[in-house]
Amino acid sequence: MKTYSADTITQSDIQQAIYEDLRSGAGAVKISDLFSEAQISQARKIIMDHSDNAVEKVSHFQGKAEAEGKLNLQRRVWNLLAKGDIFTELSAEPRLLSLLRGFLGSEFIMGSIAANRILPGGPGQEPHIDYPYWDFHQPDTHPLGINASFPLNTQVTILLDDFTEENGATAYVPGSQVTLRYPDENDNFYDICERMTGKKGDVVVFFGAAWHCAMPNHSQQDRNAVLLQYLPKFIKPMENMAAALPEQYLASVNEDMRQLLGFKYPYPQILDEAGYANTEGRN
Ligand SMILES: O=C(O)CCC(=O)C(=O)O
Repeated sequence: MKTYSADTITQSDIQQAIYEDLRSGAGAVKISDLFSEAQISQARKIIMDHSDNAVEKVSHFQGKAEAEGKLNLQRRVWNLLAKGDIFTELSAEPRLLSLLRGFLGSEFIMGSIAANRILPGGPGQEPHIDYPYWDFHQPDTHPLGINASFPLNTQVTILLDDFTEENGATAYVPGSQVTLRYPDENDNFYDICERMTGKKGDVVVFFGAAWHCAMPNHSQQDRNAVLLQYLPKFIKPMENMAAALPEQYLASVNEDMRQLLGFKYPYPQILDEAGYANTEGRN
């Protein structure tokens, strides 16, 4: 995985990341030192405070943890925008947005912002691909010929702890994003995968069609990350972002965040009530 330094990243690096690294290269890039120590510790503290309690509800991310009876060692904190202004700051970082605009189109949106906390002993996940591809267990529910020639997703992982092989740094298979399918046992995922290691404050951007998963935490410390999902404007987001946020928050957001929350994309509409009767719905 290529690493660009946040301090020196240029427009030409961003072009290289968009047109080569993410699309046809490894499928992932790291931007080192994108966030400061202060930003990271603020975000981490909020996540730790919100995940003190045991897991009550199983989500589909936790199949392996559930199967191994270790559900409580992997905890999610959802809807982070409502849990502290720091998450608005992190998710709308200008260099990040610039890269995402090039990859997903200038009016892309955010589909989810959550934290994944893996406690010592947490077992990690099954290798998978991300929303909206993740029900690819049923390929026939998707359009004929769907492929990964253009991206319907970009994942961003913000490292809130140093990510090491020992503590469960995300595993992924470089180049697998071009083959739109789940890995199976013949792919020997664990033999060929590489790890998204890095320092807290680093960010990994990857195409969610790449095979990947959280790995077991064999260390004595928690491994925390913010997981962001960004999508082209026309994809139905995974989380109902705006509905989960207070009115006061929605009234105060800037233009970038309005875009990320989908307010700039006008569909779906009830067109016969929107005055389009003479233009057949075109505006
Ligand atoms: O936390 C990680 O390392 C990866 C999480 C992930 O891939 C997911 O939850 O879909």
